[in-house]
Amino acid sequence: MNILQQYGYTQRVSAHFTSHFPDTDLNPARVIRVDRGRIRLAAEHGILIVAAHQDATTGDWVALDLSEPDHPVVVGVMPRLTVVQRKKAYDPIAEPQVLAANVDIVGIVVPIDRPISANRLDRTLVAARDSGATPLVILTKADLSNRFDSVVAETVERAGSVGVVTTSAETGDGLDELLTRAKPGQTMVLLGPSGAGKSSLANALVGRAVQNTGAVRAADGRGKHTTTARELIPLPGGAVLMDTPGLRGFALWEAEDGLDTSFEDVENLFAGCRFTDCQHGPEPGCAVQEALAGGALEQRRWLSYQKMERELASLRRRQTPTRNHARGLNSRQRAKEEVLDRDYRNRFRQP
Ligand SMILES: Nc1nc2c(ncn2[C@@H]2O[C@H](COP(=O)(O)OP(=O)(O)OP(=O)(O)O)[C@@H](O)[C@H]2O)c(=O)[nH]1
Ligand SMILES: [Mg+2]
Ligand SMILES: [Zn+2]
Repeated sequence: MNILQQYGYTQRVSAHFTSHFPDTDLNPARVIRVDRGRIRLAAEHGILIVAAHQDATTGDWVALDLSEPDHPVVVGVMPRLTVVQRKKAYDPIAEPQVLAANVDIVGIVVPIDRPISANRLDRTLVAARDSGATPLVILTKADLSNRFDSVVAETVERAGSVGVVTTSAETGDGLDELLTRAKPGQTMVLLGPSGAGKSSLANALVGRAVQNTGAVRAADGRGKHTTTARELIPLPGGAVLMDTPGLRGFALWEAEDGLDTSFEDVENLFAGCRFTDCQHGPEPGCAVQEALAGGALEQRRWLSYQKMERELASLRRRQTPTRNHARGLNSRQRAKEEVLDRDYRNRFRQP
C-alpha cells in the first residue's frame, strides 16, 4: 500500500478526484492535520507540510500542484463526499463548523465511567445521521463497567437501530470487532467528550502510542482536552481513524433529516393526537401528553426534542438572509499567496 492508500485513497476517491480535477498535472493528497497555519498532507510520495488553504480541513482531499518541486501548493479542495458539522458556538452568522470531512463511519464515543449525557448523545446521533456517513456508537472503558450500571443500557436504547460496540483500551475487549466495522479504505472519526478515551482507543487499535492521552479529573471524571487537533491515523487492516479534540457541547446545523430518524419514537406519537395541528400542550386527546403521563415518554426526552425543534427553527430564521450574505463574502476572490515556511517544511519525508 502506498502512503495515499494508507490514508484512504480508493478507486471511488480517485474517480471523484479525476472528475473534479481533470488537469492531469494535479496530484491528489489528503489533509492529515491542520495547525498553526500549516497543513500536513499525505501525498503519493510521502508526507509533506504546506501552507494552510482556507477551505481545507482534516480529512479533505486536495489538489496539489507540484510543478515547482520546492513549492508544493494546494490549489483546490475536492467536494466532500460526507461532512459532519455543527453550528459554531456563539457565532451570530451561524456558519457551520465542519467536524469531520470525508468519513464513512461516525464513531460516537460514550465513556461508561461517568453518567451519560443523553442530550449530547442525541445531538451527536442527529449530526451523524445527517452527515451521509454511518453512525456507530462506541462505548469505551468497558473494564470500568461497575461504576455506572445504567450507562450501557441507556446508550443502547437511545442508539435505536444504530450499532453499538463495547470496547476497552485497557483490556483490548471489542477492538477486533471495531476493526472489522471499518473496512479497508474507510475512514472512521471518533467524536465524544474530553476524557472519553478516544486517543487511548486510537493507540490500542494501532498497537502503539501514536497519540497523547491524559488522565481525567478525579472529581467528575471529565477530561482536560488533551488532544487539540483532529488527526488522521492509518490503522492496521487498511482503514483510517480520525482522532478529535473533545466536544464542548453540540449545537445543530441543518439537521432536519437526522431529527426525524433520531426522534422517531416521539414523532410516531404525533399521529395518535386527536387534532392534526395539535401543539401537544393542553389540547384534549394529545398522545404526547398521554405518553408523558403514562410514563411511555420520558419528560427529559420530550424536553430534548422541543429544544431541538426550537434550535432548528431559529437556525432556519437566521440562515435565510445571513447565509447568502456569508456566501457572498466567501466567494470573493482570495489572494493566492501560499507562502511556505521553509524551516517548517518537511517535504517528501517518509513517515
Ligand atoms: N480503565 C480505562 N481507562 C481508560 C480507557 N480508555 C481510556 N482510559 C483513560 O481515560 C483517560 C482519558 O483518555 P484519553 O484517551 O486521553 O481521552 P480522550 O477522549 O482522547 O480525551 P481528549 O483528548 O481530552 O478529548 C486516560 O486516563 C486513559 O488512561 C479504558 O479502556 N479503560
Ligand atoms: Mg484525545
Ligand atoms: Zn398532541
